[in-house]
Amino acid sequence: NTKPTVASSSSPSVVQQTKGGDVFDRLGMLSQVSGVLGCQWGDEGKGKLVDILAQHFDVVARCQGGANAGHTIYNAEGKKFALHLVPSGILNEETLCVIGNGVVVHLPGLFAEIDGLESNGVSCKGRILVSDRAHLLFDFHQAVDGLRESELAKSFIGTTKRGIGPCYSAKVIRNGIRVGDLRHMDTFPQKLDLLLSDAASRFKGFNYSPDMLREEVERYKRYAERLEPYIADTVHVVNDFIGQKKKILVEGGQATMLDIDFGTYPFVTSSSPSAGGICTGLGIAPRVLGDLIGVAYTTRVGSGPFPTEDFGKAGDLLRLAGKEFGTTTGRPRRCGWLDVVALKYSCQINGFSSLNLTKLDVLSNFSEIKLGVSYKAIDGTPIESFPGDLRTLEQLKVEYEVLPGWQSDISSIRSYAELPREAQQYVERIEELVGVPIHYIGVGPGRDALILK
Ligand code: 2SA
Ligand code: GDP
Ligand code: MG
Repeated sequence: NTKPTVASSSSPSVVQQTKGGDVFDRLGMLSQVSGVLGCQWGDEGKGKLVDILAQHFDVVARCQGGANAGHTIYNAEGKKFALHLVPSGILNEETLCVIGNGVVVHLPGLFAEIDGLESNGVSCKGRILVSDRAHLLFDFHQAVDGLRESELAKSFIGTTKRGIGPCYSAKVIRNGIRVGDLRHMDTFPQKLDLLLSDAASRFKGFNYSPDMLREEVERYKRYAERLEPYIADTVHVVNDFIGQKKKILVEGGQATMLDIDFGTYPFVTSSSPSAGGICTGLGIAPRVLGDLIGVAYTTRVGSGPFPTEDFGKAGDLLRLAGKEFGTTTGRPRRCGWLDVVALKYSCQINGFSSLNLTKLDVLSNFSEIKLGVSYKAIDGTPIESFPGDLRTLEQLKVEYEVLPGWQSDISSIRSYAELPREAQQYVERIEELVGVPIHYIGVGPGRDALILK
């Protein structure tokens, strides 16, 4: 049993090595408990920022979602990793990774991810803790996710089919199976039988037999053994670390506009990717939360309203330049302009201390860049705040500001002063409209492609 201990966060930084000690100090000044959350519809580039910041934190923790998340990050040698359940701190060997109680855990997926990391030279041994309170997501949840989507026909949500909705449904209706239940394999078959029978009675297309149950139970006996060294009371562990003044970074999955409460319901995920999810998904008190960084860039994958979506040439260009294909499913992402109305709403809900504007380099080829700054209802009346009503959202008209582009390659620029004036104007106009400082600017997918402002 190799229960992890936490090393202190004094490892040399890639950022420091490439850009000087000043940068290292600034990133190191973030609060003891900080978070990185998505501002819009996901895939803003949260993983990249978490990977960079991990060097300044002792622990990186996931608090919600599951393997629907896809975080693409690159190590110091430029090798690409796509993470789904394992927190994006894993490439920094000093960092302990925590999968909190709010996460839904698909064990075959988690072990495949760990095996993939290990075979690429990333040691996971003793570096990952999984909450005993986290819910187990089974293969059958994924099958049910697919069946539900088929049933919805044209009004399908466009889920990742990773079983997220069905697993959280079981949690909320209170017949879910948790990681800690793997320690009581005597009652496990009965609990699983209940869930599988339930799915079989609900969906005609769901085949269930006693053999299936037997096989699944045998499989989970093996998983239970393999998972044992990873299982922990993470509520206790994380709060203990807080008491010891260790630094904790929370990594959000999905984003605020996909939040079960605040997103474009029902075209949302089934968890709380906004600030509240940090407390419920890790068992930490709101008053310990410090800096929360919102990551901003607007794309969407799956169905649902996307007011600033561009269906023309610009949308295609944004997809091409940004290589916008889902990290989990490979689906092409819908592309458009930064939605400032949604961004303001997201800042209001999360209370971000600063923003990370990503993919500024993707805008380099445009002679004009649009910002969606306000909404009007179909009858022309101004809409004051982000609407909760789906029909209003589907019918509204966006009003844009058009800013001049810079039309030059900015991907190797590393200081704000060296950005073209038009790029600075774009950044500063967003700050002005949103009222939250932009402290981080992404100019490429690589670890060092970050400008601090
Ligand atoms: P689900 O699977 O039940 O959570 O789907 C519900 C909605 O939430 C959206 N969703 C996402 N949107 C963007 N990125 C996500 N992760 C992957 C990535 C997506 C992929 O990082 O690229 O690979 O397709 C993610 N996860 C969930 C989803 O599209 C539905 O709209
Ligand atoms: P996440 O889910 O928010 O972590 O984002 P994903 O990793 O799913 O998707 C973001 C994509 O954009 C990934 O392919 C990243 O490598 C890439 N990316 C992140 N930041 C930047 C940036 O500043 N510029 C460019 N061009 N790509 C970026
Ligand atoms: Mg993603």
